[in-house]
Parts: sequence; C-alpha cells; structure tokens
Amino acid sequence: MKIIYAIVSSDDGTRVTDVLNEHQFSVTRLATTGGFLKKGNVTLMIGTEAEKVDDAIHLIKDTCGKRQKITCSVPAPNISSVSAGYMMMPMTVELGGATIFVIDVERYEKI
Ligand code: 2BA
Repeated sequence: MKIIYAIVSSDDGTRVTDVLNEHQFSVTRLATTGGFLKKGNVTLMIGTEAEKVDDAIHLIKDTCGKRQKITCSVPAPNISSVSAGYMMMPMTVELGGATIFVIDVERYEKI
C-alpha cells in the first residue's frame, strides 16, 4: 500500500479529483497554501496499491500536467494608450503542473 500526495493548482483540483474517482481511486482533497507564493493550491491524498501508483500518476499528468496558454494582459488604468496597446500583446503563460510524493504505508485499516 502506498500513499500519493499530489500538489496541484486550485484550478485543476476538481477536475483531477473527478478523473481519479472515475478510475476507482479514492481521493481526499485538502485546501493547502504554497509556502513560497502563499497562494492557494490543492493537495490530493490518494491511498492505493503499489501496482496502481503509476496509473494514478499518469492520470494526474494527463489532467494537470504543465501546459501553455496564450493570454492578453489587461493594462492598468493609468497607462497611456500607446503603452496599453503594447501591454495588450498576447503572451504565453505556463499553467498546471503537479508536485508528487509517493510514500509507503505501514498500516492501513478501515474500522
Ligand atoms: P513548484 O515547484 O511547481 O511548486 C508548487 C507548489 O508545490 C509549491 O508552492 C508547494 O506548495 C508545493 N511544493 C513543491 N515542492 C515541494 C516540496 N519539495 N515540499 C513540499 N511542497 C512542495 P509554492 O511553495 O508557493 O511555490 C510555487 C513556485 O515557486 C514553485 O513551483 C517554484 O517554481 C517556486 N519556488 C518555490 N520555492 C522556491 C524557492 N525557495 N526559491 C525560488 N523559487 C521557488
């Protein structure tokens, strides 16, 4: 038996929990905060047999792996139209990703 801790972005938390549940993984979702950025994220706790760990990690990677999105930044109200035009240029931002820990479970009981 293993326990997987997967820290994902808050935006991906619900989707990845649903996908894992659809594949018969039990998940506990914790609302957590990154120590560096002090921004909310989600930590998933998934208890599973050792041979299913890779399947769970593949599902997490497929659902919330790093990806890119093209977006336009919104100019601040006090910026001139010339600067604003420049700031409205599309830019590529990176989203998603997961930090995963896999830990041995010494004892597992449901009472
Ligand atoms: P990531 O490395 O993708 O980490 C995303 C979040 O995953 C972290 O949020 C933290 O909640 C968790 N995490 C990552 N590695 C961990 C570990 N070894 N142990 C426990 N939890 C871990 P934040 O702490 O807010 O970090 C957000 C992003 O800021 C990180 O993205 C990384 O790119 C950067 N970062 C974190 N610590 C840094 C540092 N000391 N110096 C420079 N950049 C840092």
